[in-house]
Amino acid sequence: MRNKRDIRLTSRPGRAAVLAFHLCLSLASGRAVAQASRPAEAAPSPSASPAQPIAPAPAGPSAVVNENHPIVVAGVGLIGGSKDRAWLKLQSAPKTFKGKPIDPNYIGGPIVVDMPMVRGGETYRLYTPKGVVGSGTGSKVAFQVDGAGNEFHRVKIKPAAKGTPKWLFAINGDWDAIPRPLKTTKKGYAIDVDGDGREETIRVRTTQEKLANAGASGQGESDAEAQSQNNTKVVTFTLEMNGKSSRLMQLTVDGTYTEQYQVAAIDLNGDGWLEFVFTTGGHNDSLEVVDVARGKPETVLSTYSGD
Ligand SMILES: [Ca+2]
Ligand SMILES: [Ca+2]
Repeated sequence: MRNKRDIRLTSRPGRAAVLAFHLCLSLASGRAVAQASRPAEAAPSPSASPAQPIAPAPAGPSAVVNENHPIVVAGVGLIGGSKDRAWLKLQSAPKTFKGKPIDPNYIGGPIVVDMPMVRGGETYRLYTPKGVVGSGTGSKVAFQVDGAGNEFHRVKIKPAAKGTPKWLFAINGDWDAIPRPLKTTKKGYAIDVDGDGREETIRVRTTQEKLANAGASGQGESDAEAQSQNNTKVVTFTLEMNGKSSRLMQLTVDGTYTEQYQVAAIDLNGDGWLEFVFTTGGHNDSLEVVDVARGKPETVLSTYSGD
């Protein structure tokens, strides 16, 4: 069984080129491994003020909103959704092909599937990390499973975003998903997570991983593995909020199997709290959405593709 945290598994080509996608917004997803969902009622911590009213973002009066608010990420694809602010896992989303449920052992595709989370025709707002950059209409889901068991849920959105944004989120919802920017600071990042007017700090700490066999030429160990062990760094993200610190995420970056990572802060479920989205790219790709609205960081949606 694969462990999505184990990022030294494969020699598949990196996804950097996919992340740097261009005008055509063809979106595919890795296997969804949503780990937890939370109740429909968002529960801000008692010490925080309620989130500020959300400013409207342009989408137009004719916007088609699905109550399951699908979320599509460029280079990754459909990652899940939310209903009444509760997270909806892609993994557990039912889907059918020609009226019949998809065989759990299905390999192949792409096939256009029917699923409640994405019916086709939804209006998406398109965001870079700085804010909304446009809107478009999404297709149904083209579903594909490769030989390594990676599931892909492609959603095409037209018109595509202009330019070559490094990051793009497409959300079917009527809220402004990036009401406050993620700022880079000496410590790491700063952002007002809950909208109470006070910025929180995200401290970033990078350490060289100490491995027992680092630098040694282990038996049966490939050159790439030995090299990656020597270059491996562990990056830890800690949220400082309301006088307490909590670990948001820890990423292992070895420069070979995981070449780079990205961090974004975006309100994917419309509750006024910003989630943190961490992605890694390289031979394997992963994405994790961390929600802090319940007082402690919780990974609510995630995807992985590799082999
Ligand atoms: Ca705050
Ligand atoms: Ca949120």
